[in-house]
Amino acid sequence: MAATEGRLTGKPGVVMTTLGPGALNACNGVAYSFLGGFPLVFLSWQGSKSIGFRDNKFQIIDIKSVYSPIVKEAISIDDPELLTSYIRNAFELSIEGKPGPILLEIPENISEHMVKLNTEPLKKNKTLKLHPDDGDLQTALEMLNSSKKPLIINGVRSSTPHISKALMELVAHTGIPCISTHMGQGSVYGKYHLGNFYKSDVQEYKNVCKESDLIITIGYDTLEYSPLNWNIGNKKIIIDIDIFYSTRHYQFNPDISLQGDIADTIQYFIENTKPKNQWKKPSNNKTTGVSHNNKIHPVDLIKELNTIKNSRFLHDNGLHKIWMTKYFRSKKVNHVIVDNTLASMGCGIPAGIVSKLVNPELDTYVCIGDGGLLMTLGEIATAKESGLDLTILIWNSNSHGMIEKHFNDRNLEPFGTAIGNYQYEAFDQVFGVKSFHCDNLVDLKKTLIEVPKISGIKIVNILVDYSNSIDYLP
Ligand SMILES: Cc1ncc(C[n+]2csc(CCOP(=O)(O)OP(=O)(O)O)c2C)c(N)n1
Ligand SMILES: [Mg+2]
Repeated sequence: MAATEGRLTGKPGVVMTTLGPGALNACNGVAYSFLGGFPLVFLSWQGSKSIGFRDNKFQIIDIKSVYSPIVKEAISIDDPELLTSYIRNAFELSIEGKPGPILLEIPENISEHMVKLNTEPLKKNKTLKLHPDDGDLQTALEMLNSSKKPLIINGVRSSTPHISKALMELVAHTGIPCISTHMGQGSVYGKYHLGNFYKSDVQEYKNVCKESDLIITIGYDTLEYSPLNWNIGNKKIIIDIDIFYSTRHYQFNPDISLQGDIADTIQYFIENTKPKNQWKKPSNNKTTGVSHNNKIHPVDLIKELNTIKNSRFLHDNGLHKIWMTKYFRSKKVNHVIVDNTLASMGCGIPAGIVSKLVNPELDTYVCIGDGGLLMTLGEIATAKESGLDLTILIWNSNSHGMIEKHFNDRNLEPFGTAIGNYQYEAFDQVFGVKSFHCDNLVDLKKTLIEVPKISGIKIVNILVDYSNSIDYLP
């Protein structure tokens, strides 16, 4: 929840936990913030320092050591008088450079101290607007002007309304085509957008990538989508536009790194480039799926979701995320939120709750598989207690669909992937929410019209048919 708050707002989300098991429970959310680069401050309780870790006391584990590999800094507060400075610095550090989580462990003996109240809050650092070097901008412009087939790849850090606006102007002005990563989807859309890299090795865009002689990466992180999958074919010049120095890889070694305000840098190219010939957009006409066994095909489901106005979709992890990234046509930034960094199951409902808190004006839909739902049932109670309006769409495949696909892709008999037929409609009685069941398109359409009119938590059990492989569809 806190990582998604950081992602959506750019300001640190805050997690507070008890010691031991409570602190350990925050692992996946903290790791998501770390890999994704979303600001977060994590305050965890700890036993009194005087107890000593090696004594093996009740609920005492070495939280700092557990978290050190997945936070930017892990700090144990050792002086109660410095509490305010630690907190101020944690917030600053979490947004500095690549944003991420800061752990502040607060031992009992420190929190018991009465501290003198400092009436003056510590001052917030003024965020400076960075600007790339003028010479580098000029060189990058010359490279772009002499390229024949440029291509843009936009990633997670292009997902703000401001950057999206600049990007849309850039592609419209220059005609340079663009492909988005999972987490950059929605920042560019329309005629110049070829689509999203929806899985680790996407065939559709291979030729476009092979033929391009120059790639502009915008707010891109190598962990979102490996450069091994797009830096292929022709030798390419790479211009990287980002807010900070981005992670290098032997296949991602930019010729020019333009570090600074991303929207301003894009603006420079808009003002100084001439339109280029637009490339032919690969066709992606197939919009109707084939449904079997009284179930709904993912393509048909997505087609319906694409008609819902004023909406946001937050995905848990599973095959549903891949279908959505391939077929959904986002029409605005952050229209679809997926995590393709840690990609942990269980993130969907918490992300939906915080999204509704941050943007109450949007009709908010959580998309979750039956596997993900069973892993995080308790989150339904949290959603209910939040008092928010939220719709949970269960993509019910009676399977861990993603894992089943891995078996099938390797011609292996799936093992341990089946999930039973559970009566999710009974959530009505258990959680006091409103449930729906859809196994055909007519009911689905009716339900999707109905749910926005009902307040509170709505759960729609949608029987999906994954038997058509995503790869066989154009
Ligand atoms: C916490 C966690 N455990 C395991 C995985 C590996 N994993 C990725 S997708 C998946 C199956 C998801 O099943 P479901 O939620 O039903 O979605 P579907 O793939 O069927 O759409 C699993 C086990 C993971 N990403 N996160
Ligand atoms: Mg499933």
